[in-house]
Amino acid sequence: MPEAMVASSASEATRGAATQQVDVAVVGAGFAGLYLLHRLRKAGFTSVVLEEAADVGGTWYWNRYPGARCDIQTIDYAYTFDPELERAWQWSEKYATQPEILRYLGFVADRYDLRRDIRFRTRITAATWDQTAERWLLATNSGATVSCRYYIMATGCLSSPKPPEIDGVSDFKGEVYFTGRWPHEEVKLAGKRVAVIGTGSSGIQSIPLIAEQAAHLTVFQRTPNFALPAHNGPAPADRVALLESDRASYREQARWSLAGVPWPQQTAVSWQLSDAERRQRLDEAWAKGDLVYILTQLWADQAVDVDGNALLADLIREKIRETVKDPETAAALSPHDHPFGAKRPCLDTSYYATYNRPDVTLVNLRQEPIRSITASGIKTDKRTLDVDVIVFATGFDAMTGAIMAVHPITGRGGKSLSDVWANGPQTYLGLTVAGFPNLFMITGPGSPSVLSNMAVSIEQHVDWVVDRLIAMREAGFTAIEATETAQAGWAQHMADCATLTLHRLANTWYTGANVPGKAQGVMPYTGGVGPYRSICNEVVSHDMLGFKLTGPNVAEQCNDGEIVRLQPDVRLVLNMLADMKLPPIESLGAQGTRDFVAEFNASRPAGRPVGEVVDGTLPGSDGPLPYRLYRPATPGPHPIVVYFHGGGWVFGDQQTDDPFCRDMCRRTGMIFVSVGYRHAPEHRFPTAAEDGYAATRWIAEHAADLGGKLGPVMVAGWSAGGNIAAVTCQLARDRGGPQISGQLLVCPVTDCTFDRTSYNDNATGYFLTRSLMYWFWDLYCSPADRTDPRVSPLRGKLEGLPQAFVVTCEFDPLRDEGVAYAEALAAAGVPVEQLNARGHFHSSFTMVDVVITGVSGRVQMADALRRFAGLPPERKEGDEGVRPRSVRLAA
Ligand code: NA7
Repeated sequence: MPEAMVASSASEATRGAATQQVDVAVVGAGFAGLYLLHRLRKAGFTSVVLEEAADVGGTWYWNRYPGARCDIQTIDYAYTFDPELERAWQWSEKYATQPEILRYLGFVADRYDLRRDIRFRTRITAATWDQTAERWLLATNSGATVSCRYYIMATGCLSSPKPPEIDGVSDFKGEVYFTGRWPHEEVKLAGKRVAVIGTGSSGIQSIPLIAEQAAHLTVFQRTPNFALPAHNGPAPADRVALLESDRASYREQARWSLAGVPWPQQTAVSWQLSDAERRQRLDEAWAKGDLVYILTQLWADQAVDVDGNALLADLIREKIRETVKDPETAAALSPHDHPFGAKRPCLDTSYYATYNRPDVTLVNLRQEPIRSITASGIKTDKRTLDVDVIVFATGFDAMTGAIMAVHPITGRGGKSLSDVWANGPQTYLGLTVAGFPNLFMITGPGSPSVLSNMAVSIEQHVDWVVDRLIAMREAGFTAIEATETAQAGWAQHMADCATLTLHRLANTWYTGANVPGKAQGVMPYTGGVGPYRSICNEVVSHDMLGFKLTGPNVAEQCNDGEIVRLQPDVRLVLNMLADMKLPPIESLGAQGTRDFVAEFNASRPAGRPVGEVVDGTLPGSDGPLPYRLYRPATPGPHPIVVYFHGGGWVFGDQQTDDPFCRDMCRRTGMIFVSVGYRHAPEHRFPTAAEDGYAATRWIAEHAADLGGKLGPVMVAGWSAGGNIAAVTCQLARDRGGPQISGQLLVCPVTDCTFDRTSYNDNATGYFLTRSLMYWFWDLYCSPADRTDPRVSPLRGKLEGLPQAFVVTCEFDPLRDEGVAYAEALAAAGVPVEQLNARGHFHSSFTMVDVVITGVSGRVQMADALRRFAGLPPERKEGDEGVRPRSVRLAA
């Protein structure tokens, strides 16, 4: 970057001047700040950008260390707001170097004449909201002050380097460099003994190049990281062709994708693939050198399931062993403490091979932690290593550092942002904070930001914010503030999203774990770029849901509420179903419904492997019934659960709930026998109930033949199957057996009235509709029979029934009759626990590996079944995020 381009004259001219009055002040002249300024100007807002550095570039201005590159491909990591700009700039490589990205940002600043409104070398020292004037007052290091209506932090997520937290740094007599603040002048390392501390992206990118220059390089590694070869070179022809074939569509797909790069959602799950297939997929990804590809495209469960992830991590560790010749060094470089992708993986050029050089040594800080830095080098628990240069590649106070720690921000009523965020960042949409009117953050904590292609996320945020400012101006509003309700709702949604991915299982800068004393929690939004965009759009289309808007001459507007109350994956499923524009199921007729369900189920992820699956027939109440038995892989005999599938007494069979039965078989270590009871309208009430009872009796009597434990069985069922399970318990009590030790009722039908609140609140929009339930009832049971306890178990005698676990879902028409049944059981002295699953819908728990957030509910169901069988709970890795939510109901 030529120094002539550094520092505009405007910045000097305004020093010491009176308070500058602008509509909008922006902090930061990186990717976000530049685009903001461009859009604000075009929209007619007077604006100023305040930038601490001497030129534009943001993170790319500061991070000049050897090897610094972007690890999103250049065809994706660029502005897309102006097709002319896209044509005017040619990237030279697949992954751009820091100098090239800086040149690009300088080019953009020149093209749109942005520098004249940027004050360089200007650091904000305080920002204070003036409620009376409805303006922010900014103090700066130069003494100049700025008054603005809107204050926008475009400060970047990784711009506040974290101190090294090692004693004695100032005692060191040699040279010290920080990768995040690398000098502009050439750093000469030739012939010197160099130490690099840190093996994140900055360390991994710089280590091979430093090794080439230094007389000896010693790398101090605390946590090994996964690194994948970048295979840098020309942009890949297939991706370029895809972009050029339809640029607008490519960009649009990126905007609605999960990570901001247009790759499809992977559908094959790890357990469907053979070892050889998985290996081949990894080899292909390894050869591609594409971070987003390897993070998303190998198999569908790689980022959400511990076992699916472990298969991939094992293969990558194999690659490390293949490259690094010394087995001890290879072992030290192999990560074992976090799932692949949960900590930011890196792209490298010759990183692992660098450790084969005779002049490179790895010090494993897990075995010999650093005690201190001395005058001559670095002292560990085991030795002192003398060096001439220390490079700290120790990372950043990510996401909140630049917003919170850099200057005090004082909002409405004198509230300090540091206090408000003392226990972790609280935001609405990662864009705003309650109590801080007219303050916006670009890619703030609570937005996809660092888990996405930043270029896409920045443009989305900038567009959203500037469009809102324009709309406010048109409507006469002068202040906007998120409500506490909306912000709390977003925190809940963030927490729900965080259970989806494996980020919660790693201590990383995503979670604040790299900074001692920092509040812990997954800071970026893990729900994906496309879903996030649709949520932001919905906020607008719902009259700025969750925002209070005020202005001097207009009535206050506040549509308060939470933007997402569904679990994130439930929302995706329901949106997908809505997009399919299906006719009402009941209009398909019984056979049409059965065909539709068979087709729908054919496209779902395959159920997980269990020890054995056996199909057979058993005698029902009136002829043979098919069954499917799922046996655990562990040695038997196992306790037996008799299972009844859902389907409104009309459709489904012993295989319909295959993924659920497999999952529960694995979690409980029990045999599940799924019964193919007969259906309406061919077989109306009480056929299903009588079949259920007869099947349970036969299974209990033949437990030994089935490989099960002798003694009581358990029953379980979902929806209409839950109804059959509940009825079976009543019949077994009244007809002298079989003995049943517990009942698991998942969203059961328990009663024939349709006037409970949940029937109204959730009448439509959540797949199981009120009119579909009417249809099911009509096909199965004539009105005269409906109060019979064999179809409305809530109306039966409940004393003396087996202990129960009743699951209800918030967005289910059947919710309240499930709750009523649990309460009635408790009142009748039956031990009962009830789980009301927040944000879930009727099908949440049986859509295994689709509704990932259903895991916690299934863990609790499995615990309940094990309790019924007198067994302790079982936990597997990955269940840590699961919070017990069921409640024991008192009689
Ligand atoms: P990172 O990824 O936070 O890496 C920092 C590295 O420094 C990491 O290996 C840390 O180990 C290590 N570290 C930090 N503090 C210490 C101390 N006190 N002692 C020893 N080792 C330490 O930062 P980067 O700059 O590499 O990359 C940041 C992001 O920029 C990157 O993810 C890309 O998105 C671009 P730890 O893992 O904490 O044990």
